[in-house]
Amino acid sequence: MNTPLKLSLYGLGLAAVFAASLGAGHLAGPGSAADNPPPASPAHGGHTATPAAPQAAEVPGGLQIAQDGYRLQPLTAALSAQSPATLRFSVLGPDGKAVTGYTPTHDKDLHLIVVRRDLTGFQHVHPTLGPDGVWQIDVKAPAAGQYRLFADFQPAGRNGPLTLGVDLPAAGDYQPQPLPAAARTATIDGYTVTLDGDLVPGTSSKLTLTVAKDGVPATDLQPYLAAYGHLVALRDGDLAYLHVHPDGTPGDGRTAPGPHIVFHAEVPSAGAYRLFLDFQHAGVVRTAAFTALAGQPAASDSPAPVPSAPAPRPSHGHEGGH
Ligand SMILES: [Cu+2]
Repeated sequence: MNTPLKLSLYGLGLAAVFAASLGAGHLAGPGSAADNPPPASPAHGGHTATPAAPQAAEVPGGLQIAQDGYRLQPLTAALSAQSPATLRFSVLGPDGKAVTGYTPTHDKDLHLIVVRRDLTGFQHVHPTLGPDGVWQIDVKAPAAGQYRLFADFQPAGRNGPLTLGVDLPAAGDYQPQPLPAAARTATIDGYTVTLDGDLVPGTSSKLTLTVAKDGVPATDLQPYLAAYGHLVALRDGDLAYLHVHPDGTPGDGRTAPGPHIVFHAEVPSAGAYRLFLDFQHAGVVRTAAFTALAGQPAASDSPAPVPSAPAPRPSHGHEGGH
């Protein structure tokens, strides 16, 4: 018996346990049942249970090496911080074989994000697929440390994309960097990118990124990955990989080639996120990175009263303002 089949059987066992606990919650009280509605067909015997995963709260992408029967299989044990080295990996499908058929998303069959776990050293690259289902690309880690790799892809025949993640080390002396403070601007190679909009947990948040070169708004951005920009958002602390959708595409008659690039981002929780914008201008793709805080007042916004009350006082009535 091969490993994926064993794993899926194990998954069925977990699903049955999960269904059982849902049933217990249902008996315990109506409130918990409303929070976690039971599966459409309650378990009744196990062998007839459907293999569909329970619809719990949606888990962000990139946190798992395997999901929905697909598995990210590294064929390289480590990255090198000394020189570019060939990274090889496969995506194994539900049948345990390397997937060879993909549906392009954002112009590519697979997007590979490589970033150190402290959110530095971001790279967004596009490996080459061999006929055997092995992806490969030469990668150099900018410095030693533990790296997170995200494969963002859509297998042919699957409805919707999938992001799987795996860690690979780059040997050497790891000097972790603190997360930069939240900021509204980022600079790269003479470009200044300004971030407008706020991340609000649990909703689709509109973000507008404005690109200027030497202070002049860039109105001739070039299409890159079927958009004028590509935005990746990673949650600080666990590197959850969040879906970000560009608003408009080049040539749709309403989307200008800059200076504004509009995205809709959904973040699942309050906290810090690192945003990486890839944009292309004058034939070169560059990356601007921001730290953004979800669910908190924006750093550059002024004196909006902060609702946190540091010193809870005994409740004996208001004394009026003085
Ligand atoms: Cu890509």
